[in-house]
Amino acid sequence: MIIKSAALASSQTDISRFPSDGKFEIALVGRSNVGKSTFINTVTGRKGLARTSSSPGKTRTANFYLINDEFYFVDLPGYGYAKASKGEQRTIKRVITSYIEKRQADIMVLQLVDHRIPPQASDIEMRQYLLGLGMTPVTVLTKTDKVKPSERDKTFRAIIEGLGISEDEAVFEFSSQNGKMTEDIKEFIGEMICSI
Ligand SMILES: Nc1nc2c(ncn2[C@@H]2O[C@H](COP(=O)(O)OP(=O)(O)OP(=O)(O)O)[C@@H](O)[C@H]2O)c(=O)[nH]1
Ligand SMILES: [Mg+2]
Repeated sequence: MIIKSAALASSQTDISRFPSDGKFEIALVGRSNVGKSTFINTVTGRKGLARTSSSPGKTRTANFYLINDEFYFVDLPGYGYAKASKGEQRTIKRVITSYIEKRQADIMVLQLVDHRIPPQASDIEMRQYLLGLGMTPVTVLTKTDKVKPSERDKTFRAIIEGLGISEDEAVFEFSSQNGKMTEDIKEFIGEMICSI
């Protein structure tokens, strides 16, 4: 997949205002700080496209990035950020679930989990929620560059087992620092877009 254009098209918390032009959407879910916004910047090769931060809770709205005038990356707020107030956590949950339930027929979900640690309760809860809707997410293990090479197989297996991922599911290791991993996921996304 060659990225010809990438731009923020809409930033919303109100589901009635999400764009609905029929273009395919690839939604990113994951714990706060797992690297969703960085993933969009890396895959598009546009460093400052999605705002990133070293402190969790940066993305609070559903941000729609139109790619090649063909499909959207939807950057959703991160779940599982313990320091957010109860009210903020409710808003975040509402933005995620209202988006997913409205769009479930026309989207692919990428669930990002941190490669360095076993899946957290909030990751398992999100996966179960998606499976309950009949949606199987594609799992992306982020920050692979921060995992010791000698630990990589072990942490990979812990995530597969912890999330209960079956053999026929798509799983990618990813790092914003690694060109090969970026190319692999771009190729997968390109094939998805071509097949719809
Ligand atoms: N080393 C390394 N750092 C990464 C990688 N991906 C993200 N980061 C860093 O992790 C931090 C969080 O990244 P974001 O992309 O802002 O995370 P997010 O999931 O969008 O976070 P929220 O918007 O809070 O939900 C930033 O400091 C990034 O630079 C990666 O693959 N490798
Ligand atoms: Mg973000």
